[in-house]
Amino acid sequence: MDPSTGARHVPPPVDEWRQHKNFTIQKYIQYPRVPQMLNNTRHNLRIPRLIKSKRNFGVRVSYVTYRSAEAATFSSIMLLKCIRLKRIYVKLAFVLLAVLFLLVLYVKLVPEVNSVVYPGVYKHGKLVSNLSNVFEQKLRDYESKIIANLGDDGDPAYLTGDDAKKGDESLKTFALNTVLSDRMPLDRKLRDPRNKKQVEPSFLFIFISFSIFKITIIYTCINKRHHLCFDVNVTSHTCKKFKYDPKLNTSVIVIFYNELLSVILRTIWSVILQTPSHLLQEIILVDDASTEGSLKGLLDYYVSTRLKDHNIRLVRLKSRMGLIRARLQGARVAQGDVLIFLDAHCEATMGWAEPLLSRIEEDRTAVLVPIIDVIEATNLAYSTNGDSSFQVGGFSWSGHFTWIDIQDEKDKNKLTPVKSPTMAGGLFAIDRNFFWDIGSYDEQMDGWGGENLEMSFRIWQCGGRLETVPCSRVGHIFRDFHPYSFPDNKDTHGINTARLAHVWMDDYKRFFFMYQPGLEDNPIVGDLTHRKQLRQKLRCKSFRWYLDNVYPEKFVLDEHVQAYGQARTEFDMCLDDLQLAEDKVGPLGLYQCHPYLAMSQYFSVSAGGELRKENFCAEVFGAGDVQLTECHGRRREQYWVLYRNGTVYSPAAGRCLSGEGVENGKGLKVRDCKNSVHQRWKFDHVNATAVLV
Ligand SMILES: [Mn+2]
Repeated sequence: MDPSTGARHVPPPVDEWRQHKNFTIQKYIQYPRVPQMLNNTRHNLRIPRLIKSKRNFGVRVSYVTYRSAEAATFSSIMLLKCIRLKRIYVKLAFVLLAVLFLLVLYVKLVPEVNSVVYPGVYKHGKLVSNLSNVFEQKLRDYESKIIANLGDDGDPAYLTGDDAKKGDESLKTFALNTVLSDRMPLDRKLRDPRNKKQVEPSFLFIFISFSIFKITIIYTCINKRHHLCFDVNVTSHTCKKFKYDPKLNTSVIVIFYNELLSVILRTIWSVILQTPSHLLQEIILVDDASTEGSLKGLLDYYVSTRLKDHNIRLVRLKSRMGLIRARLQGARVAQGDVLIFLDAHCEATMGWAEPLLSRIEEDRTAVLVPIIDVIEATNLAYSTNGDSSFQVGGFSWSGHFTWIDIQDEKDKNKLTPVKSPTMAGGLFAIDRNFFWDIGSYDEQMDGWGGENLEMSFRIWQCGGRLETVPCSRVGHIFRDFHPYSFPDNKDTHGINTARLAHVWMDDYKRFFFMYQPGLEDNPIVGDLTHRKQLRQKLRCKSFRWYLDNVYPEKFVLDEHVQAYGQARTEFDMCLDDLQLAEDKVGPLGLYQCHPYLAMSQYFSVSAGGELRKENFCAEVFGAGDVQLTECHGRRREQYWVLYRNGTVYSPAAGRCLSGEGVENGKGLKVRDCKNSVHQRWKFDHVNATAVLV
């Protein structure tokens, strides 16, 4: 869970991203395509070693070196060839080709020149005369330990010796390598992560050698995989084709509570360095009453010395107010046209702000989320989920944020803003006036959690839009656990979600309260009058409208289904998910029927013949085991036929769902159909007209 977003931050992008990373490494490994020109053995031995090595800074350098060697070899061959040629214009043509070729290699190999000037934090501070100043001493001590270029380009970074050990330990306590963060430059440069498109086969070289009697084709490179070819990819930075020139400026609001100082400072520096100064009105830091000493005087001192040329405002809250109220405090003092909320553990990247501001200029009711990339807590590597694939926000009936695929096929691979039903909440941009007009936050929400779904539903239902902007990317450190405590140990996420369910979800709140029955009529949820008034005042649409128009593919457990509710056998045993976690795969089980309808025993047979929970469908596996796995919507092993007598038949297996011989709390199987009592399932509600036979 993430404190600021209230979301289950198990970003599905990660897996896909890993595939992508492997792909890049593959490219290095498969690289030797010109074995004759290079020392093949050495090459093959060397690349894997570099990849295995933790310090893989060298990889790219070697890659470039090999490329150059290849280029040189190739050019020499061409030049040698053309010396033998007689006609001057043919000679010239060859020389021209060689030049062109080298030019392309140059463009390809010389890293992009950054247009942003990085002042370098550790070089940045001017000499302060009073060396006795404790803070100055502390900062200098800190700055002297920073290792130049560590983590540049967002590469994974590793420490050595004592620091490495301390770093590993810090991971266990803080879920973040704090030592590494302290050693890494606060202004580290990141690669431009925005969408890139690779054109393949990328380059076609045909060199023809004329001599008196014959025409020889020296080099053709139609198929990249040919061993003589070198893959010069023409990389077009497609996000760069948009020229943004927003007139609006922004206040960036960063809330923190006991966050590591260097992590906060890296967030601030990334915003300063990556946002054109005329677009950045100010950065507002809100300290939610941290107890960590370094976030007090030292941070003040840092801001007043190292950041004195920038408009940074530090707001200190006297007592801990939680994410929602702290953000409201920040928004109250903000003066920019657009508010951008960022978590305190982010890194903005090149060109991140312009597309957000431009889109809001176009439509002030658009609330925008950048693509959130992953900064690894272990090595601070910046990783993108491929170049163009990303997901948008959904939700589960238990009240959690989820990632879902882009809804409209046409929107995939688009570089313009894409509609998103919800947002994760940690990072978003909103017109400042619109933020207040549409009801800012529910100030009676305590702590953290739920506010992101509340805002998402409210924005859509009350006339706004929520969009993901593919050309704006911000990195976010994802942690495995919470390093800090929460006041009173209250389930603020649950209570806040109960609030939003009552206000925004109409009848559909019934699903949420099946997960949280104890909260339905609980006074702990607090007074809702103001929020309900707001909904009336803004003439907001119904949740039904939201589902129909914004999130039509959301599975509603009891709508457009053949049957739903508890499914029991004659022996009062029910289908049960055996307390399967929301994002896990596990057996479809059998359990004593509860006297009430609990979510663990709530199953539906969808119109399309899935036996499903919310996002999980019963699927037949090899030996006849039945597992709950993610619904894929392609029928096959997830397709069931419900008969009027209660038989649940799997056409793929040719067998029936059976509880015969299954103990309480164990997984079900499919067995040969024999119309026995073990194979008849009585659902609470059956839509007689929908059931087939
Ligand atoms: Mn966060």
